[in-house]
Amino acid sequence: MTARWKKRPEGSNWGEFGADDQIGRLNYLTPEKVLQGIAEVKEGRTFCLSMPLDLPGSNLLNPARHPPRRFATASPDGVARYLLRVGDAVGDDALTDVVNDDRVLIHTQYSTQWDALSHVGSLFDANDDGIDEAVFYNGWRGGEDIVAGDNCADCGAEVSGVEAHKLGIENMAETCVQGRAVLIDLHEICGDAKTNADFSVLEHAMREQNVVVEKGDMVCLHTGFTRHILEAAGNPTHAMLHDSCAALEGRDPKLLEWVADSGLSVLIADNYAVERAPSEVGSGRRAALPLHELCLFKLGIHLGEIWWLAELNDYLRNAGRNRFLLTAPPLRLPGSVGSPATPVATV
Ligand code: UVW
Repeated sequence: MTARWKKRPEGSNWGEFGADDQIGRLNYLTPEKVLQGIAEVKEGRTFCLSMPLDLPGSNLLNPARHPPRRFATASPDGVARYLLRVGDAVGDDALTDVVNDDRVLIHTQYSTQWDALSHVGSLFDANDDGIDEAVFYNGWRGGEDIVAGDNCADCGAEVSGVEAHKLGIENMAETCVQGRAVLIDLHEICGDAKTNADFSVLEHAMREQNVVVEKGDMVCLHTGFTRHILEAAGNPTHAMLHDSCAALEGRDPKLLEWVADSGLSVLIADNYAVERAPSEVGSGRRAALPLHELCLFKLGIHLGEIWWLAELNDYLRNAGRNRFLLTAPPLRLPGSVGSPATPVATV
């Protein structure tokens, strides 16, 4: 028992990495895993695993998430600092500098991104008093550790002051997120068809591709989804975004059991949410996104989404390989519940 919870969710690992742990299964990314990753570097070739962060384009994938908007910064007297002739600005014709300075409004989970452990929690009776609380991984509390700022019914998108004082994405960044990764090619098995990939599909792919996942490995799932997004060049169709490619079947207990037992440190995909979202309906009191519940809430497994894995997949399949060195820190942005990322694979 810790000060924060009396009862932990069934199947969770709360407390096992320490009462105050905020990084979950990233604890498995040990120096040994970094060395195992480095041992996979045979050619010194690198792959950028980020999409251009202004893709998919539009807000058809998630209506609440919009492409980045860029603005000029302004000096205190209101002059935009873009194509700014410094000589004009300070009244000295002898100065030759021309300066650009920008600021960007980014929805942190619009494109290639990491979910922080503060992204999804659950209503759960952590106090064991018959009343559910809003709690997150390792018992950190909504309203205390993760605060909604000036949230109010009619604030809409203008809510400010929201902050994850605990489980913010900066905790992930501080680990550097480097180690051995393994890629599973679900596209080879499922093609472009919309497929809810349960454990049997995953197991089939792993067997066909001689994939072995060991404790601490970072697991990447290639489904082909972001290849379609890239080809659509900012104009994706609804069908492309919602009715194509594989996503894990979060309501398959065997799949969830495998994720828990495999020892994987993080779970990554080139699709929208790793699992199918919205999920199959289900029944009873339940999570809308069962894989998110298992990973983010119960086990402290960060989820990577909308990654660009196609080129790396092509290389690895041609080379008869499936392991590589992955370096994938998010932004060290204190208090955020997600972050864009520019992951690098080295082979
Ligand atoms: C969904 O929104 C479905 O997933 P995520 O928030 O992890 O992107």
